[in-house]
Amino acid sequence: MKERIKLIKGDIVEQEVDAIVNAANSALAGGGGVDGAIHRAGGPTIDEECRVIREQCGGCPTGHAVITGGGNLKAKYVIHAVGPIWKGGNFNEDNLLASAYIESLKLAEEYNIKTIAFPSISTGAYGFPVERAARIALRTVADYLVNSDIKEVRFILFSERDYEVYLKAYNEL
Ligand code: AR6
Repeated sequence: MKERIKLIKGDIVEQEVDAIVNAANSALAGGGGVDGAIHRAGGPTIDEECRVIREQCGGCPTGHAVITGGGNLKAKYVIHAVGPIWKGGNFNEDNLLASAYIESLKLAEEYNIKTIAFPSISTGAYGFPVERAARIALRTVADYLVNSDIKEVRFILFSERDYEVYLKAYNEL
């Protein structure tokens, strides 16, 4: 289902889609990278909703996702997905990364989200090698879309290099 996947070089906060995905941490505590950018652009309601989820559920385990409104963003929702911290590759990182994408897509379906934009989860502060992450992300999403009515999944790559890495993985799908 490659045809429904689009690769874009840019800033995820500017995307006009039903939902954007945040690369969050288990504490839903905010942070740098794409998380910081989304909270800055979306305003305080996103943090407030994260705080409620934290109090009710204690956060979000690695490989899972939770959803909030989009605040001031163009997107109606933000899905906060928690990818794994890279520890060398023998700590179930591949499966946990795939799970972060799958759980995000499941939540999207629950909320009738038809268009969704992902960042490159785990490949910044969490240190997951980008070539390996790109293959897992694209394969996982392409497989998922076979049985889904989600119309479009965008991958928003923040650097030219990441864009090229994802493009290569896309062409090899
Ligand atoms: N739009 C799209 N991609 C972005 C943007 C943006 N505005 N800003 C950064 N990226 P990271 P992680 C890229 O570190 O590795 C946070 O502190 C970035 O270049 O944001 O999953 C959280 O709170 C990289 O390619 O997420 C967690 O504690 C990709 O987004 C932790 O970092 C992911 O980098 C999560 O680490």
